[in-house]
Amino acid sequence: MSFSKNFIWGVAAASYQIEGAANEDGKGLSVWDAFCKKPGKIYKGHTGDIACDHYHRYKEDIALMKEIGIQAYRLSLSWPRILSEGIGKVNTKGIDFYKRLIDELRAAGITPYVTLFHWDYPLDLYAKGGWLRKESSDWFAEYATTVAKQLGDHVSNWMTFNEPAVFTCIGHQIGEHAPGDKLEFPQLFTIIHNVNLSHGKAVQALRAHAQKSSIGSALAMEFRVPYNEDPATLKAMNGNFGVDTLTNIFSHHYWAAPIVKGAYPEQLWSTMKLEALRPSADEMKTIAQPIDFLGLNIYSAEPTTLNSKGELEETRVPAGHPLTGIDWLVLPSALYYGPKFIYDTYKLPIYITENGMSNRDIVSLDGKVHDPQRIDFLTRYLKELKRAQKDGAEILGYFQWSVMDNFEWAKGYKERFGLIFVDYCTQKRILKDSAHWYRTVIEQNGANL
Ligand code: IFM
Repeated sequence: MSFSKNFIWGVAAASYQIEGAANEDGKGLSVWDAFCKKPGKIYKGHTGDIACDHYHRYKEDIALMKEIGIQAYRLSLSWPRILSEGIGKVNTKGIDFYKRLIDELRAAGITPYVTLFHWDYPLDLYAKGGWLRKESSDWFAEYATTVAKQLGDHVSNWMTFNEPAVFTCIGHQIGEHAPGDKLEFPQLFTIIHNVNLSHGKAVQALRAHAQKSSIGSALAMEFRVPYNEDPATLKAMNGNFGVDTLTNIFSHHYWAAPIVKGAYPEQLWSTMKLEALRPSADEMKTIAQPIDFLGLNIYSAEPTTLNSKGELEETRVPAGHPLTGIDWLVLPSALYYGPKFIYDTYKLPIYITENGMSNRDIVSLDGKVHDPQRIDFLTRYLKELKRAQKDGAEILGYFQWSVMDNFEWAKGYKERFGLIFVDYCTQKRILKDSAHWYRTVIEQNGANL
């Protein structure tokens, strides 16, 4: 059995992780440019200054995507490359880069899926208070309007944000990602809400200026999967594979619920004591602009079982349970229960906007990169996605993370997620075995899985 007829097979990457050219052609600084310069924050002091040098090598990279048979490429735009100070004057050279990139993709028959924001927040706006400021959603709307006017004729598929939960939690609560803040509630809720408002205003801007758009957001939310898939656990979970705990910023109640249903849970105002921050009905209406799909970035999940008292609890997996290079649990059923739960709850078509694994890839003596673990990982996960589609979830496409090895944030270049190996000293690219395997998957629309 293959995937549905018009299923889209893609790959993904993000501006700061691959572009390099950190100070070229009028680009302003982002919080990540600044954070990487702080001692001890990034593995071995790596930075995204050069990364994969994609800014200069995009033609070569697109030719490789074409060779793999990629149908769609999910890229992100660097906000400070387009508006050096975040708002105000447009940096024409920055916009021109993205126009060239998108033209090249289209000429290669690859559909661009563009994410407005994948974490490289303009440093100048952060200095003004960043996401904590009420004006932050108007700043984002100005940026989205600029992008829609400049690129709207050539792009039809948009995502407003990448993983707002991650930059809110890891960047503003735990402080391990840029900008490195350690805030608590209620300030964290202010960020969440301003990001959701920014999403809504960006959707309005894209609808107004970019024609024939399909718009969504790429969310990272935490899912629970029944570890043994036994009937008793499934019965106890009662179809709820999400996380309801509101101290957990990865709960779908913070992201999918407001943008699709226009609501935050009532417990926020009572249990979390955030009544003073309760948004107006008008704001909630702005947030819940009609969108066309939800993007889900899924790598793992919380394994769940029943304990001896018959209560659900997070399982400690048995010793030896498989881990990826970055130490995330291999749990393929995340790609079944996650999309199925979100589709059943929010009734919107779904793209898997990221999924993949980091691996300790090396160039072998034969000059090739053999990554059977990645092929095995992707096969297992894609089989589960196929099961979700078979069981009724409307899944439009799948974007493997990542097209090439790249800068993995606080882990620097240690983690390799790519289908294409990158030698960071020479910038030589090598198609890994998984890239050749993925070509066959695409050709057969997943029938071989
Ligand atoms: O590299 C990241 C990406 O930027 C966001 N999603 C998860 C990936 C792997 O950690």
